[in-house]
Amino acid sequence: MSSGTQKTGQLGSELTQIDGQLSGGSTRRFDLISLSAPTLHPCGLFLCRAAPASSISAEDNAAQNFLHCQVHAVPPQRTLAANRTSTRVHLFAILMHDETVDSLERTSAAHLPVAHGGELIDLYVGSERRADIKAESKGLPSWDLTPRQLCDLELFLNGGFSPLRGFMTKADYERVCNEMRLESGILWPIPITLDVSEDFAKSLAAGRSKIALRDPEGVMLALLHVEEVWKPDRREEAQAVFNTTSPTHPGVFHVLNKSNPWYVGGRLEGVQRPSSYDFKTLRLSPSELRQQFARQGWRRIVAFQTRNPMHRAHVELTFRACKQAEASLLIHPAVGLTKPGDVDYFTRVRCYQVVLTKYPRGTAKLFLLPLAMRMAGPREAIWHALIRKNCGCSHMIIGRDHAGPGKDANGKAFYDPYAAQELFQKHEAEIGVTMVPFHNMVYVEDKAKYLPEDEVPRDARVLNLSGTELRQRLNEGRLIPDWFTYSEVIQELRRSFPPRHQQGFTVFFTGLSGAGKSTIANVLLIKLLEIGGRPVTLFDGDLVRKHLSSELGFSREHRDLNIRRIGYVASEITKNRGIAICAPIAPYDAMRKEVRAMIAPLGGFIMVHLSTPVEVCEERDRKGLYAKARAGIIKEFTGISDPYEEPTDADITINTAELAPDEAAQEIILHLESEGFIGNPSNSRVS
Ligand code: PPS
Repeated sequence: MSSGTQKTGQLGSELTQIDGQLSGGSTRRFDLISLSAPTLHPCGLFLCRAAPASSISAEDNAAQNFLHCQVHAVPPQRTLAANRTSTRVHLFAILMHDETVDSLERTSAAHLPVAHGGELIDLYVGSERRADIKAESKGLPSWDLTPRQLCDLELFLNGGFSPLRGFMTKADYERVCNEMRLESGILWPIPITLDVSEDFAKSLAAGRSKIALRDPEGVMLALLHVEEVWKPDRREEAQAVFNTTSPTHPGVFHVLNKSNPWYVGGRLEGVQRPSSYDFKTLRLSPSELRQQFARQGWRRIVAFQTRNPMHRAHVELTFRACKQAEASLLIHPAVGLTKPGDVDYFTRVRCYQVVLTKYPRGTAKLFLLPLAMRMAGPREAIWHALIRKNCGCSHMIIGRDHAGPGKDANGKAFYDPYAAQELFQKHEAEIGVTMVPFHNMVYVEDKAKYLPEDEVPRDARVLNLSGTELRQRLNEGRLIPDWFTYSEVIQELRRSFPPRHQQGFTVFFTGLSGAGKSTIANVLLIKLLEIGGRPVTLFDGDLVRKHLSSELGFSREHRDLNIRRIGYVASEITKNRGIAICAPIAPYDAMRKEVRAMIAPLGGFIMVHLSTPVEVCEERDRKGLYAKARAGIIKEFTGISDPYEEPTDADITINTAELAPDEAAQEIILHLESEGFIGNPSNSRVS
């Protein structure tokens, strides 16, 4: 053991370094990293980690010992913990062997809340059993996990879903749906089931079959011992869990339209952790998180769940929550599946990393949760808290409309904005996590600060910026005010969501053969190339049929496949900020809508209907196809012997009997300009 210099100062600001004496007699400077000190360690010391301030040479053996040293901050009085950022303390470093550090960490870990059901589950098997399972798996049926199932599996295996040991069996499922409890009586609000196709379900024998669960690349992640196979009533499930069967609710939509019709329940054995190549250091399992907290000396931890980028209001809210709970902060965003249309998690995590720097050193941590959200509002709030308890958190922030699914078809919210807080409160003791409830934070201009809605003085001027308004401002490159968020966050958001004149878009023509699609598309191509700035690709109907869909005919099925292919390629181009011009007949409304839905979230989608009447097209008959169709030589010819569904949702409608190609293309250019997809960037105001 060896001690460092004594110092006095403010934790995290003045006291960031300390000189430590090596056992050999020489001294070295250490950075105090992860200054925590939210509570006193039972032995009366604040625990801090230290790392050598300059790099250590391989030869410097004595200094190597310091890599795992602890720096203890000794408070002059023991009553200082409450307001630690202004606490002046003495610091001196004590070099300890790893075993001593471990034992101190164990003591700290004992202060974290116990996992739900009493034990933190770990379903990963040891190396011998792993080898046996892998050998056995060759003869077993395989199930390729869907993205949602993959998220669920990870949280089963690492104990995030403690006390669950596998996908729910029917008894658990039914009791969870109806009473929010497992069969054992333990509180659990969300059913977690493995949904499979009918054919697959029928190939299984309950009590005997085992399934190799695989990731999309075919890597076996777990073994499922099949205990039960059944066909659930998914409408009943939706009603029980979401309190509605409206498909406008994203959770209901998934249950009714995206999940498979049969469920399989059973115990899991984990073979391998699902692989993630992004933000690896931020992906800690519940037990790793617990270790991390113990190492920091964190006993009271308030979790902040989010699926959105964080702005000043969120930071203010979390500051207040920490103060109220006298706790450290875990920013714990869901990075599995969230609500469709949400900001992608890559962008979000970069924003969180910026926001993290706004907290005093050592008071907040960011880790990612691979959770597939259900948007179940009140029930989901409880679920979130149980998962966070398993991760070692003692408190959980529940704000306005927690895990809210948005509005129904009539514009009415599915859940009361404070229903989650009410349900949580009812079960708080059983949840074992203290709720830190919050109203919406709003910016009060006269006071130049954020306040919860319910604390705003009467007649005060309040500013707020909705998510929709923020998206609009990003789209139009307009100013985003400083009171709303940090300039570095705006910068990140602008990188991912550039103004419209830098986004990609697709111009999608539809109309009969001979309506003028190819001609106008070619003129448009030239005009856009003339404007420049983005690559432009033209998918003409005939050329696509030659290069992309050469094996397809003109049945409805083949036409749909052809349009889906065009839509897919155009969506990739749009996503990568290029311009795609598509000019197929695309006679079916449903397929056109599918393509719009595929492309619109990635940039622009402009549908141009060439409404030139069939008589005009037939009279033109540039390729002689109408004559052949009339003679019955060409079958299933659109407009003659096959249907064309007129669009009612076109953005532009042009009858080429009345407009020259140049004029028609100009109309489209003017529309693109008015929508902001082309234009003078200097008109935009970027903060
Ligand atoms: S679809 O329905 O969108 O898949 O059709 P598309 O791929 O755009 O059609 C491309 C060209 O195929 C020629 N052609 C036919 N069109 C319609 N019906 C039948 N049965 C047919 N047989 C061949 C026609 O020239 C289409 O090109 P355009 O540019 O529309 O004239």
